[in-house]
Amino acid sequence: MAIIIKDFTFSSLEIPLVTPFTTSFSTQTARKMLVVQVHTEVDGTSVSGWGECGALAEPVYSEEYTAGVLDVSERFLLPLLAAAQRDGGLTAETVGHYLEPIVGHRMAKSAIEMAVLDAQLRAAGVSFKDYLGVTRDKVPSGVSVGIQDSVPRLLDVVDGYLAEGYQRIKLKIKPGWDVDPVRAVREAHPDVPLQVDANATYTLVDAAQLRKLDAYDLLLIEQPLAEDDMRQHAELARVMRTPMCLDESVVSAASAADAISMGAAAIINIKPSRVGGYLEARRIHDIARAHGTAVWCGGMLETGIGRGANAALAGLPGFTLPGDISASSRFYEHDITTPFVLEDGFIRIPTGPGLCEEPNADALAGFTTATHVFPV
Ligand code: NPG
Repeated sequence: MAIIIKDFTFSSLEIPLVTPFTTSFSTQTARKMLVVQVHTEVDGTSVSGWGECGALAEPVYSEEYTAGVLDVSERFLLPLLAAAQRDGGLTAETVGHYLEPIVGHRMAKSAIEMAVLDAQLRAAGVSFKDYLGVTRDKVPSGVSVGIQDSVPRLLDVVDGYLAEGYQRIKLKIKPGWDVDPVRAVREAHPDVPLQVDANATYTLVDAAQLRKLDAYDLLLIEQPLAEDDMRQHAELARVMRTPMCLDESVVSAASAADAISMGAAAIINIKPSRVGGYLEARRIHDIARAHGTAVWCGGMLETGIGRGANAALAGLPGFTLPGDISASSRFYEHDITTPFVLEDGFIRIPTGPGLCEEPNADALAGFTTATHVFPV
């Protein structure tokens, strides 16, 4: 099927959060993000595809940020796609290959590939679930709980999420907010599947403090050390009982292979946008599964566009732990698609053509602060 790309529209959105979300690196009160629409022609029919970009407005989670994504897309990534298209043979599966000459910028590449893949699947009438060969209909839903002002407040928030039916709790931690909140939640809920995420804020010097977490029967500790500290994660893993999980450090299938072979990761958090797209995400899943390394699907406060695609990805058999795929209402009062809801602790995998439901035009317009059209 020949796909002809006409242009990309990047919409800058600002969607208020139902409650501020505090991690070790920032407090977000609104999700500022880019949604991408590609206009294509497939066998003479106009088809558009949708993607979203994981980048935040500031480079605090990774080096990417929304204004940088716009810049690199306009100046470098989309011209490479235009050249590939002139030469013929451009498909969603080859987008990653043609964008390889540009170093890094994986979130930008991911959003572009996602939109093209969505258009291609829509044109073929195939759901992302079927494209991946997923046989599950739903995935278990976990929730990520931000850093709170006090332990009693944290316990209230966790109680609320458990009452909604979430199957697993992830607590954000940082120095000064680690052992006490974890102990309190574990004492209140002796059996709840519980894990922690440090977002790269500790150093190996903190090993003694982090080892105290071993007492609380955690599923995993996620990314305690810096992104480029793979060796130090391996050393920390040797002195902790809690399984080591990497997020920020795993940016590709190659780095996943390194992490696994070095003993730096017993578990991997797969975020498609962090690793350059859903196709690389699937490759990481495949490598991890071949090594017997568990994976789960992380979240970047996705709208319904990315949330639906993440749910499908998380249906693959190696995703054996609940992901950060919560209901849309965890973050947003109003989403740009039909909201995802919890059904007995599960999120249903979309079955319509493409990666996601098309966003509602009015909802999208309501959250849009700027629009950028780049012809290809
Ligand atoms: O459920 O979408 C979600 C959020 C899960 O905690 C979450 N994401 O470090 O994993 C993370 C964190 C994050 C959010 C990271 C936004 C970067 C941007």
